[in-house]
Amino acid sequence: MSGTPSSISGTKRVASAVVGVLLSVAVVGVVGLTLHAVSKDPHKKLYATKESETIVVDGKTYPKANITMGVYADKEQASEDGYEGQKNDWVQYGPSNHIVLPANTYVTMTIHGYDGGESLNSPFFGKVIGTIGNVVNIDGQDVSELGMEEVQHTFTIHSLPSSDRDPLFINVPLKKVLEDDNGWVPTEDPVTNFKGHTMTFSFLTKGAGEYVWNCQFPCGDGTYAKFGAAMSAYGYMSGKVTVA
Ligand SMILES: [Cu+2]
Repeated sequence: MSGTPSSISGTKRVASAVVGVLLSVAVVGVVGLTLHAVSKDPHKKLYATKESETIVVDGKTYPKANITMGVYADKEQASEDGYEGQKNDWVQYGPSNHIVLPANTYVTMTIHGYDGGESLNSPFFGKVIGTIGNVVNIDGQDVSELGMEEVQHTFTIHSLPSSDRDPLFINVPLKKVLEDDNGWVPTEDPVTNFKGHTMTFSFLTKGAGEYVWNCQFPCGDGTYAKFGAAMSAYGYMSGKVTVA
């Protein structure tokens, strides 16, 4: 039945089509695996907790969610806060650097900050931008700006340069813990056992999208004007924000 020249060429045509499809699958597979490897994240995702209440902002009702992170001078401070810390004993955020926030939600973020600091490079990042009321609540007090010498780190969310997502830009300066000759000066914040500051701020997420966050404080080592080490290694002073 398959001995006629026309059906042989038909089989060949089918065969080459199958090979073509398999090649495409292989190429897609390799590209997919490569992308997967590149995007492989050592951090477990940290999901915001959805709340049952809603809130009205500018006449619109939003669901609420909250998320808590910490920022530490080293692994020791991280472990005191119940987080084992990251591989290198650098300044670090925890317990994850990949946060996941629900879309179109009023998100309240709390950051317990235990680190000290020197000086910002630019007063711009000392301003609170993009939060509800453009304030951050520090140990119970609303603040719209910190001086360049008062900051330990910033928590700054922004879009990827080529992103076509809804714009999301948030900058929150985190108040530093003072140090003197005896070490850390106790704070007045009972929540952190007088070792840090509790900083809380809220913002509205928009549609789903991938964003990044980082610290705009030059808190790395001296390699690149303090933008080395923790500042240039992914996951210590930077991470991902997935709005889903
Ligand atoms: Cu930092």
